[in-house]
Amino acid sequence: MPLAISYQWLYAQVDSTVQKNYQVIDVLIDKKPITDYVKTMPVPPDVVAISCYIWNWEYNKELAKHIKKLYPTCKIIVGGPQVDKRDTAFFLKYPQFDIAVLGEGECAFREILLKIHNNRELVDIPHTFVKGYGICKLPTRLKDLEAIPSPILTGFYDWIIDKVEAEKGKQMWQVTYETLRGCPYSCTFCDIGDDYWNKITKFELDRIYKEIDWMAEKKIEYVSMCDSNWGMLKRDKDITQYVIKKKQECGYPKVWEATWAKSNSDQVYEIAKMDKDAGTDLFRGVTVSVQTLNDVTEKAIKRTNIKSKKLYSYINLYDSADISTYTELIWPMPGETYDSFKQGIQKIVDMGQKSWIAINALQITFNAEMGQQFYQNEHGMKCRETPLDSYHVTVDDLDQYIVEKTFHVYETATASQDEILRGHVYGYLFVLCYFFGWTFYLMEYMKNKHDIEQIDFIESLLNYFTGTNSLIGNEIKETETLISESLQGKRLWGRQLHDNDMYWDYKGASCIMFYKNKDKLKQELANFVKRVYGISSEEIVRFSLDMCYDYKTKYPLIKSYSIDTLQNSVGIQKTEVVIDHRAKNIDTETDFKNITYIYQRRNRFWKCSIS
Ligand code: B12
Ligand code: SF4
Repeated sequence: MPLAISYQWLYAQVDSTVQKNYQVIDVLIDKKPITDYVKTMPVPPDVVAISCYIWNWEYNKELAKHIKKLYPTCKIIVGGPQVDKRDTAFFLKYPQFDIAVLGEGECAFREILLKIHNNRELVDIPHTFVKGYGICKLPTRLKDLEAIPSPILTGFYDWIIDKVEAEKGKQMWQVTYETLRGCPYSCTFCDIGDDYWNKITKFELDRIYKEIDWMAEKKIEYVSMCDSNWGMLKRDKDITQYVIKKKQECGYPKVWEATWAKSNSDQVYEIAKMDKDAGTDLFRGVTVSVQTLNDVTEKAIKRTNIKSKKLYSYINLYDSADISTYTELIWPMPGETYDSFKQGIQKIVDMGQKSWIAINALQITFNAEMGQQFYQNEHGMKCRETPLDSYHVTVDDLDQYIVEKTFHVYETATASQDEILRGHVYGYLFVLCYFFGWTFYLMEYMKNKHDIEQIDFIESLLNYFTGTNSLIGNEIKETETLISESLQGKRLWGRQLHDNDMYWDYKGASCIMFYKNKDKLKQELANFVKRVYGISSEEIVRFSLDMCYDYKTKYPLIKSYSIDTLQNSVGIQKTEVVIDHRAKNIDTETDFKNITYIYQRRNRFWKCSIS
């Protein structure tokens, strides 16, 4: 549901002049083919308001051009985080827009509509910059969020749902939802780290509970939370309790996708535990986000992580309550080197993170501190415009696809271009081998029995197979080539395994190749361990792969291994074990691949249980 644009309209409409003189005819919530859409607009529009994010900016610019061409008198208002607050050339670059709104848009939007109605020039409106005039001073924040009517409680969303479903039939709806705005932190890579967003403003609890009632009634599957720190406020626990109650009563909302608080870890745990104990499965794991574990980088990005010792105890606490956690890292951050990046991964694994690490490629957005030239100069950062990630895009999606763009960093003062590419490939290989399970138990065995750190194992694997004509070597080469070309802006992100295939994330694609060539994989891994470490590992390699779920296998399985294998990889002192998997009703290869390598990847779905 289109939250930001709904707020603009509903706040403006509180004014009686706006209410009497304006009417919303259409709300565009998907990327319809532009020419057809513009031609078939129900009435010639007087005003079009467009909400711009990294994922729709190219589309929106094109849409505005077409509207302006066909309806030259239409005023086009643009807002959202993709409007660069400091860009003095904004209207030279984008003449299709008439006025740009900065930061929170509600007050400005209302005033713009009033000025248009009164035939007045669009100047002197706080929080905006206007064609032909300079940049205005940065906006101030809205003090009272309650002044914005709720798109849920006013029935505005019902109107949108009815309209869309009348055209397209029943849909599965996702609600983007905020209970507050702002974040007290100042991370330099994030728009919300800007001082502008530093203060927290809140919606009232009473309104929130009523909105959750609506979500339950309307059978909303997925709630994507905008709050930057779920669990930070005491009331987040009460709100979660209410969502749990609703899900127990009505089955909805099904998923409450939250970005977790960086502080108040005790309450975050209590919230996750409440959901676990209620069996409501609202959260897809708890993020233990660090982004980096390098002190120099932490300082450069103004990020204060919770201390390693505390992180260790939390990861273990979650593990013992069987709540999955995952950790996020970003590469290449300022001050980070190839080595410090790897050390960070090792620290996280040593803290007990055995479920998932997401390694995100650093992207620069205009309004973040990192988006400013002075910051990039200070850290020797060079970035280039590239396509926004296109993972899981299908060939049908690509029909009339407008490629969205972002900026990726290809060099920093502490990492050369080659090291940055190497870091991306290293991160891919680590997650593929360890967190998708292909060598998880082999790596645990090598660490427990031979004291070989997981990061060194992967470094050796990368060195050993690079340039070889082998299954693993070819996967590395293909991935390296594709990442390198995407970083140069030459192609979309992701990998198609055959003609008309969707764009898999690189690790997902290699999982499929490993799955299809398990015998070859087994042989190559055993040869590698023998050649590099002088250790015979056929059995532990076999065990590692037996623990990787295969939908064609009938579980449970009874299997025998040596004490040495089981003791050093899973700490079990037995020779006969039962291997099982929780999957139900996965009968097709497509379901198997999508669930294991996409939807449930963070929840260790690859992993069989053992007893
Ligand atoms: C929800 C969310 C997502 C959801 C998107 C769901 C959806 N389709 O709506 C998901 C999880 C998918 C997502 C993904 C990503 N996101 Co995100 N996300 C957010 C988040 C948390 C909330 C956005 C939101 O709706 N807020 C609520 C609205 C009401 O607030 P608002 O957006 O600030 O809008 C206000 C003003 O901007 C203005 N306004 C907005 N539109 C308009 C229009 C008009 C006409 C006017 C007048 C005013 C106006 O008024 C609004 C109310 O005051 C923000 C962070 C945040 N807390 O805002 C990041 C944020 C938008 N995401 C960001 C980024 C970078 C990403 C990713 C690239 C992350 C990554 N590295 O992979 C991906 C991109 C995914 C992709 N490939 O498409 C950046 C975007 C910067 C940008 N320039 O767009 C943000 C700001 C966070 C950050 N790191 O800085 N994201
Ligand atoms: S990354 Fe998260 S914690 Fe840091 S400023 Fe952005 S929203 Fe706040």
